[in-house]
Amino acid sequence: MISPKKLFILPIVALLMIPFDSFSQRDYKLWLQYEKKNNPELVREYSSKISGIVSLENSESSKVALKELEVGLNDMLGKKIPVQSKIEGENLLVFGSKLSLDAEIQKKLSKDFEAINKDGFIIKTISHKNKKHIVITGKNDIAVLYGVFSFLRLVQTNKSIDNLNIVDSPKTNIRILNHWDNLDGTVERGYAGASLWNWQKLPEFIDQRYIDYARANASIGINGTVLTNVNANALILTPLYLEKVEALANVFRPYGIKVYLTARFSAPIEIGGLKTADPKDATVINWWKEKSKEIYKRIPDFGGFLVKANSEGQPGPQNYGRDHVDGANMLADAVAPFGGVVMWRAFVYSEHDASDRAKQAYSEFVPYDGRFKDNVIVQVKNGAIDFQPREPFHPMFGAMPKTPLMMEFQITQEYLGFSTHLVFLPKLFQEVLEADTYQKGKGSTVAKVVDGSLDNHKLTGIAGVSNIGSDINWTGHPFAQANWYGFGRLAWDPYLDAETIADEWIRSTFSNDENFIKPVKEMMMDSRETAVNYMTPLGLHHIMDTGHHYGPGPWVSDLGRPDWNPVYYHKADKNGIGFDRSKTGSNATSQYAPEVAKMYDNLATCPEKDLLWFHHVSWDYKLKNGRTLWDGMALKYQQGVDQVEEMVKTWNATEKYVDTERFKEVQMLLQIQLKEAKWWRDACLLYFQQYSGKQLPEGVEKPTQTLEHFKSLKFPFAPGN
Ligand code: BDP
Repeated sequence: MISPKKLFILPIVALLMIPFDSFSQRDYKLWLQYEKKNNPELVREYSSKISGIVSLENSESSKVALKELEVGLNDMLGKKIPVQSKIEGENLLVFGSKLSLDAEIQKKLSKDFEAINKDGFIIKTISHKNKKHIVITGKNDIAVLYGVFSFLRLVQTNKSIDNLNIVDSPKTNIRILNHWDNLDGTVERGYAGASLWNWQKLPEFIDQRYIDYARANASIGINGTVLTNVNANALILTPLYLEKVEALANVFRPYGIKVYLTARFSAPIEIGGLKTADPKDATVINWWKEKSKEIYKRIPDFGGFLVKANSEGQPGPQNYGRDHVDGANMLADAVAPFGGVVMWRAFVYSEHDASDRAKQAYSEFVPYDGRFKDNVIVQVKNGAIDFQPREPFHPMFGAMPKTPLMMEFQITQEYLGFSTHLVFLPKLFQEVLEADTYQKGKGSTVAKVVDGSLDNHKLTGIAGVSNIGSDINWTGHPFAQANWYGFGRLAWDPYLDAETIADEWIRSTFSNDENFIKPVKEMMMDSRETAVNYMTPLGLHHIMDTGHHYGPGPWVSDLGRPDWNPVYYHKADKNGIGFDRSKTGSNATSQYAPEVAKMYDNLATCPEKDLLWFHHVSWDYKLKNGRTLWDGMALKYQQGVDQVEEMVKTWNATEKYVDTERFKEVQMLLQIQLKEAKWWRDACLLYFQQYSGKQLPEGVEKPTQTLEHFKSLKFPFAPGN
């Protein structure tokens, strides 16, 4: 028999036997791991260039920057680097905003200061009084903070810090997360737990996570956050909540993050006691002015409003016979005196319009071009339907030269496997940003529309629908962190390459070991195409199941509105499959510039990846590889599954480079992804086979379940719904 004393000791011994890192929750630290360098030469090299840290300022933001440098460098180099407030000695790392620098250094950097904008930074090795130092500076302390994070990234990713000469500015001014967080703590389309915002405990209780959230965002240059869902609740604009919003704004301020809110158009009625929310009504106009004044009194740097109006049942100006311009401009006037902006969403599709849903936002908004106030920016989703695994770029980009348009990407994977599937989204984002609108001839890319360079707009921005929640690892899937990271990096510089982003992220999140980086980077880079293959190959779209949008549902045909049903989008019948949006069909192609329209219209030039988006073709249609459409499609589904098998193998071979916890998490998630990739393949092929009437080609695995089985699957309480 074991003595009671032993019974007490045993669990403690057992606990000690578990390797330390199973408790370490490394994934909470995101890409800011600051892993100790195990290469002594490298440590010597870095240490020789950083003999001390000089902090020239004492603002809240510079305290944040100093702490970051201390934690980062001390952890990575494994020793304490002294901190001082004056440039005394040599090989110092000096940071501070322009005005804190001594005149001689300012003069040395004058050209660089001319080259940067408000948020841009300079990291430069200079010689001062015959001594070498590294200076990190910018026009204000937030820009310096960006520089500090960028410098730390160099060390994190084992880059040289010799003779540095980095001059970098963000290309957009609003780099913002859209939280679809509800006041009850749920997150619409959120798959990483509950909302971060604990409204009940705010304003008194400041969760450490708010600070860590701000820090993570600042580290990638994100400078704004919309705290609330676009399907808005007017209560957020009442004093009860504004006090809480103010507390969050105070936490975020030193990190350069402005707070924005969603404005429910009917708020004047719901919380203001007015009879109408008509944007032309004087009492309504006044109500919003007073409300804005009240907000800015609490939060002087409040960013402004994001509005979803007259879309999917949300109230808006059209309820009063007014239009989007009337609504947006009325709100814009209310926030203009305080420097606020209105981000007005273009995600609209009317239930009274039976034509192609993909055409509706363009049809409605393009005639408004040039009519919005200066502080309005129209927020457009990357594609014309709704964040599908693949969509051609939204035709509004390139069609409203007189209106600033901001990009809306979805970081949360509503249509891309929730937080269960590994899909590296910067590939998708890059594909859209690189697309050529031909607005002003070849080279008029979406990126140039978004960064304002094509039409000379000063107000610019990129929004990402957040994938962040209360899960310990923030995003549910360890690799979904890369999508948050990559979004921020692309919002800063829409011309960055997804592969560069993947490389940076892997190094700062996991390891600098090439044996790990190479296969994992490849896996990430292929992962988006993989998901497209097993979900919606060849331009298929919107064939997911209803409501929760989880898994396949190409058979769904009984929803209230035609354009909510997958059958509306794939139009499969005995003759073939696909939505004819060419000039012989809905003519959605005509919304693009002639060069682009021509390319999409013509079967010979339409990229096969977009084929069924633009064309209805027969099951026997010959693909470029000589296969029939049916065979090619079946093989694409199979390829998607095979690619996930490869991902499983790749990951299994990384065990020795990764902490146990993250290794196991990803391993389990990949198994689910594999199971679900097969589910997508089998369900879709069995369903479409009813129309094609053809056998599966050789190489495609036979489904192990019937179509009836797949149709019968139900997912009560799916997250995010
Ligand atoms: C759809 C989502 C829905 C959002 C809507 C939007 O399913 O939850 O409210 O987009 O963007 O994709 O407004």
